[in-house]
Amino acid sequence: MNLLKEEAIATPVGITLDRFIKSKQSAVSNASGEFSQLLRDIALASKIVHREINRAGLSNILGMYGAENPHGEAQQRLDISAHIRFVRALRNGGEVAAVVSEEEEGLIYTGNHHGKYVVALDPLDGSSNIDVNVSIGTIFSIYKRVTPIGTPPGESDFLQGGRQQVCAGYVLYGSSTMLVYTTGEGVNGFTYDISLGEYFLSHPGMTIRPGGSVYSCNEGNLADFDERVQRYIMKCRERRMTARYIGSLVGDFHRNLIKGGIYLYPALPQAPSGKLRLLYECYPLAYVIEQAGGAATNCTDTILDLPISSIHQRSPLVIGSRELVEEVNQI
Ligand code: AHM
Ligand code: MG
Repeated sequence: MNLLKEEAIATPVGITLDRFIKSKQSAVSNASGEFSQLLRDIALASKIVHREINRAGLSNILGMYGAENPHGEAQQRLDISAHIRFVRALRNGGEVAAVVSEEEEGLIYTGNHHGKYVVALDPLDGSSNIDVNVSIGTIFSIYKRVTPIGTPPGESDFLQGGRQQVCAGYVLYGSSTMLVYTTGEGVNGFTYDISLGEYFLSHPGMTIRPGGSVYSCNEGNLADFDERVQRYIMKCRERRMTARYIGSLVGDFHRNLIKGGIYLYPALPQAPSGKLRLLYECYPLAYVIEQAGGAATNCTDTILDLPISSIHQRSPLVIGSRELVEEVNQI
């Protein structure tokens, strides 16, 4: 049978995440495979979280956990179970020496002092949407350690700055589950096929257009935004741009990446440094957006160039299409 006929009868399923990772690994002659395994660990944890999210209403996993995270925010049970799933997968994998999670105050030591990498993550972002069946996500960021391999890892491994990320990405648990990541050679998106239990490359070489017509912010806070951001939002309204705000950063970010647009979470009087965390929310998405041709700032400075001095540090965030983000700086 010729190839065309064969493909007409049985459409190829496409490139799995696993095969994609392997093809990238073989392009690097001295790659040990540890980094590839680390990405697989993240993918595995995300599949388990996907399963838990999709069964949440049935499995008594919704609702409050009854404790607060390091930021004084009430933890949901799904927040905690996602945290446990990711940390467990990274610990069992062996490539990661320590993890920082939004859900825990200090460094989480995996016991793998020989692991070359550390991972910072927000296991389940968009907490306010967890109980109401709206898109939520995981955000992750990977660094190579700067402390000697074989010794205990330290905070310095995480406080290297956004430009030192070796990989960053997110998982969106939406109408379908997608894993999107970059290693500094563009952005690729994979969609989870539940029936096969595999991620398939569905969005190769993702880019964001320079402009766009969507703006996303919590407009209920408008009166508390600083004057410059208020002026910018007024400008968006005058231009009849479309307002879209899920309140799940990953969902808002992903939509804007695909359609073109801007997301803003500026400083507020009650949150003078903004709400979002630099290490595991702003840096990783800034890396993805720059790789996709967009931009990210804290209203004035480039996110990836911001210095970091503590693992749960916050930052204002303006992220999306390059022209739109630059307008905020110039307004
Ligand atoms: P979380 O990490 O506790 O979920 O908080 C981060 C979330 C983002 O996903 C979202 O964009 C933002 O907080 C929404 O905040 P607000 O409800 O203040 O608009
Ligand atoms: Mg978060």
